[in-house]
Amino acid sequence: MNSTVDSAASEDRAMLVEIRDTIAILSFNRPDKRNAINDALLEELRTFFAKPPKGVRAVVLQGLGGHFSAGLDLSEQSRREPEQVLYHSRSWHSVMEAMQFGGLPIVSVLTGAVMGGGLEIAAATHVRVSEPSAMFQLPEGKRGIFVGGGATVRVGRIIGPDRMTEMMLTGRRYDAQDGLRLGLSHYLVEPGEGLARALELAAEIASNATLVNYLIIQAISRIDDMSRADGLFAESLSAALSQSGADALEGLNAFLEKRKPRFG
Ligand code: 1HE
Repeated sequence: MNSTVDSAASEDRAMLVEIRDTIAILSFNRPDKRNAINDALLEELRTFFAKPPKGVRAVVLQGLGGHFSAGLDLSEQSRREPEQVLYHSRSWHSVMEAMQFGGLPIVSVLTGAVMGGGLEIAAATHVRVSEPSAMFQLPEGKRGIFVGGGATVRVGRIIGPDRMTEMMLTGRRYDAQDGLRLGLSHYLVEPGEGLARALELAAEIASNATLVNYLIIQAISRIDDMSRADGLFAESLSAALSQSGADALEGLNAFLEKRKPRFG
């Protein structure tokens, strides 16, 4: 199954969706604006993750034109009352939650600007591949605003609250090497090779058992929020769920028979 969803109108779409077998490739399509996230683009993400196409087992997320995303579209930001800012921030949160916990593993390709809301989106993806052009920044403090798309929870957990505090206070920009060292990306590849590596990783992930991918995405992050005792119990429940089904039997048999497993 290979297709571009809504191909007739795709040129105008803020995000393109292409399905290649079991992988959906989502591409931010506002290169002239460095893929700044306007409301239309946020809604495209929300729509996709609310009801992913049937048969899709993993997602690759990239930005067209050399930049992942320069963050919130500042041209849409007029003066807002606190109540409107609250709702706007919560609407970002609901999309990031759907991405992180929707059940589909997401591999992102990080190039150029990975800034502000762009870094918040990247932090909601599960596997992050960067190219040498990647630059990571939370420029909000320099724009007179605080983060609102989940960075305190997600970026703070990746690099630590102490480093995030310093990053925001000084507005520093981390390069691709720094990003790899700090865990903002998991892989750093040669220029132009990000998408190919992301597709390889997505195919590898898609070949896992669906339930196991689901548990990996859900349980590890949620257990991080729990007490030690609750976390250990939740781990045992996850193990019990995964180790009693057909997938576990297939994984075991495939290992003993020295072949690659075929999960349903
Ligand atoms: C934008 C945006 C944007 C570019 N909103 N239009 N994010 C930021 O503070 C980052 C702001 N952007 C930049 O620092 C730079 O644009 C870049 C380093 C990313 C790229 O620089 P460069 O020299 O390649 O491009 P440029 O000339 O600065 O920008 C090209 C066009 O993109 C230009 O528009 P044009 O009509 O004049 O051609 C820019 O205005 C436009 N553009 N970035 C709107 N962000 C949930 S809350 C999250 C809060 C945040 O994310 S705050 C951080 C926002």
